[in-house]
Amino acid sequence: MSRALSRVANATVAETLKHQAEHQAKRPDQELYRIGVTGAPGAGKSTLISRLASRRVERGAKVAVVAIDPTSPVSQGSILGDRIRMDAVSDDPNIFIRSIPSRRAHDGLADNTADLLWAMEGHDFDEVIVETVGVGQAEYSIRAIVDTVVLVLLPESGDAVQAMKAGLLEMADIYVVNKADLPGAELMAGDIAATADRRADVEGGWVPPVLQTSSRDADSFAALDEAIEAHRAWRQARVDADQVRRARTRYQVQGLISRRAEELLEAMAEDELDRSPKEIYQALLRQLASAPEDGDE
Ligand SMILES: Nc1nc2c(ncn2[C@@H]2O[C@H](COP(=O)(O)OP(=O)(O)OP(=O)(O)O)[C@@H](O)[C@H]2O)c(=O)[nH]1
Ligand SMILES: [Mg+2]
Repeated sequence: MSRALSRVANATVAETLKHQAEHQAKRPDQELYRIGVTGAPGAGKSTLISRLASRRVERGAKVAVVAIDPTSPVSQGSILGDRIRMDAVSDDPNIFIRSIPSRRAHDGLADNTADLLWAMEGHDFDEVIVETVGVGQAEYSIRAIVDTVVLVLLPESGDAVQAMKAGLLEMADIYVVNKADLPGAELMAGDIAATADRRADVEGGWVPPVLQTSSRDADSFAALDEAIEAHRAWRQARVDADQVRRARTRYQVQGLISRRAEELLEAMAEDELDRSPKEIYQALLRQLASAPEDGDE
């Protein structure tokens, strides 16, 4: 899995397509169960994931964790701190952990997250926990590619207000007020629960639970683990797997095309950009039509 991820992490579109063509036949019938954990920087996502991963392993699952790290736009360097913060579980043979520097896409998620998840299939794991830094749009995008979305919020951070404004409280399956050892957690959980309850009719019965967790209280993660199981069972009964698969494929292909368009635009000579947008657009379409796997990289 590590090799597959390395291959896809920095791959061009052509290389990604080549990898996918080679592995398409080996795709398992049963996809990994995908748990997305998102929230503001420093919300405690990595800490929470390490606790959660241990619980999932206790259930008998083989768990992969992939943290999509924000790449600093200034340094282009990625802050690869997650490894360290997950030290508690990094020796467990049933947990695979990998940090991947993200290249930001228009939707805030790394532009190749869908391809990375695709590459994680077929390696004898049961589920994957994906850590992404929420920047608003990212939460909506993660919705498209994972099964269960866990939104991690901080007490007294104004996170809840911000999230409500952005409509983010509409998209998570499970809300976690983390660092509940800090003041304000109870109050905040109440506010969110009031909003979450209103969703019940719209969402066809799933009332998103609002949990409080703290790294200082090991038991607090049991409720999160159970909430994930409950959501998984709910989904299995309610959600059309074919429809989900098609929506994911659509998102993935959309990403491949926009990345390819970006590659081509970047490679375009300066003077070609002196043409009208329409001419450039048409030239780009012609180039897109010649498949990138034909060796024009
Ligand atoms: N008080 C308190 N601190 C916590 C808790 N969980 C994590 N922290 C601390 O919060 C800081 C950030 O934790 P991380 O788990 O790295 O948070 P993160 O959301 O993964 O951070 P990024 O990946 O950088 O966005 C660390 O210093 C943790 O020790 C908690 O439950 N209570
Ligand atoms: Mg982290």
